[in-house]
Amino acid sequence: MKTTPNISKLFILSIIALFYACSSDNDNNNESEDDTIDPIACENPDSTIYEEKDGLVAVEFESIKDHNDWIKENTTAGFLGTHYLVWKDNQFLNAPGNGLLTYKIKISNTGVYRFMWRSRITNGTSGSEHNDSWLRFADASRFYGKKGESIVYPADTGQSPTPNGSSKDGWFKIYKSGPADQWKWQSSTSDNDAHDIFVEFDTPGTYTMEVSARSTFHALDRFVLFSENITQSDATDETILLSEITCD
Ligand SMILES: [Ca+2]
Repeated sequence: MKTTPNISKLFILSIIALFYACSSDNDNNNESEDDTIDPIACENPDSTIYEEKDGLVAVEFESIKDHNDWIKENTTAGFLGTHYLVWKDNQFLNAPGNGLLTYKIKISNTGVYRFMWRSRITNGTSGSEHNDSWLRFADASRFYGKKGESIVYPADTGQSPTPNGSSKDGWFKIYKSGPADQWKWQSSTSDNDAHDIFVEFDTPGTYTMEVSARSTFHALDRFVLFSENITQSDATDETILLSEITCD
């Protein structure tokens, strides 16, 4: 006599448990679907454009569709956005253009912008290995490194002087220094003579920023371009609004 109500109870509890299990599964499915949703809605990935606003461009490296053999990863903690991109193929110490990442940027407010990326070494403990990638702004009015009064230009552009160490075909080697185990906002060029990176846009329009692979295990998280009216700490604040994406 006592077992019948217990069985009924068990049956009802099982139904309830099953209901919650199914709901929970659905939630999990939704979460994993959310993770894989590409932030870019443009039908043609080549037509994706990041919009400068009030002198600021802020972009997650992982937000482009075609990341060209860079690995989209989220295992090394401390990154911003949903992921970072890391290069794990061959290194290209003197051959820029491999593993090409292309970001199209629409500039409305012309002038001089400082460029910085947030990057990290994801292999070993040395702060001077796996710490650089290539950068080029081929169609900007000017692209240069600056340290005090000293200015350097990328090699093979007909300008001089050029930086210490690697530079080729208009590309700068961009490195970070300091401990290996930290994400850091730093973009320097010229070996042992760190110059900051600047880009000048003289007319409104859409410009092309290119990044390519140099050292293995260099991970790229986010980049910013900011004009003189914005401080470095504001531009690199992790809560800053990312640039709007439009389709050409
Ligand atoms: Ca990121």
